Amino acid sequence: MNYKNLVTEFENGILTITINRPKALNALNAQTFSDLKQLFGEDAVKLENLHGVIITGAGSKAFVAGADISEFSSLTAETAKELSQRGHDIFNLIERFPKVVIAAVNGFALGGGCELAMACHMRIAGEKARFGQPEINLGLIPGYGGTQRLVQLVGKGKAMELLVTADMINADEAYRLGLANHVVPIGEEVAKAKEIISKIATKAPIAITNTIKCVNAY
Ligand code: CO8
Repeated sequence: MNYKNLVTEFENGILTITINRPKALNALNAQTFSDLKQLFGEDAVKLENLHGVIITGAGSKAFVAGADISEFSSLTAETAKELSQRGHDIFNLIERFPKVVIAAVNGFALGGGCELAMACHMRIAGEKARFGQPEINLGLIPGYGGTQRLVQLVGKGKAMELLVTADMINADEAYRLGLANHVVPIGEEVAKAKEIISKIATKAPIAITNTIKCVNAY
């Protein structure tokens, strides 16, 4: 599997994907979206003996700091709509992936980055993780399904507050709200996700896939 902005490792039935643009805090540009579409839409489904997938960010600072703002200056109403639809389509691929997908949140998960983490089935937060939907500061709304997924995870009142204030929350608060499944020491996010997937690997795979489908019907 070869991608411009993703590094992948497939070991013991676990596919670990690292979003690799650390200088831009792993912001999701058009190329990264293309890579994710190729991976989740085409390549990962073909892997034999795949038990689960982990998504994390390169470097020590960010999971993903959002959509790549530098690509926004030339947006028109029409291209913004296309961009939003593309994000929805790719995050839906992740949410509907037949194996468990876990976000190992090793730093900032902001805007589209928080939306990406929420499209995953679970989130492991490192102690340094920060979550937030700062789109309102840019005169935007979360364009990739975040308004719905955040409500499902933390409830309507708190989601509304986070969306309209752009407040950033730390890992402990994310755990308290149900946004993060676990909080772990810095650098142990991927290891914890691997531990969970190894447990899942001992369970009935068809039942796992159908559980994902049923939970997503919520
Ligand atoms: N896009 C592009 N580049 C980014 C982004 C981003 N989202 N975030 C950070 N970077 C870049 C910076 O420009 C900087 O680059 P350079 O070194 O070349 O100047 C580098 O990453 C490091 O960033 P900072 O120097 O700012 O690092 P700090 O530690 O000072 O701050 C923060 C870290 C707080 C994360 C800060 O970078 C920040 O606030 N980033 C922006 C976060 C943000 O607003 N994210 C939401 C974007 S909008 C979105 O995700 C969804 C839009 C939906 C659109 C729907 C269709 C229209």
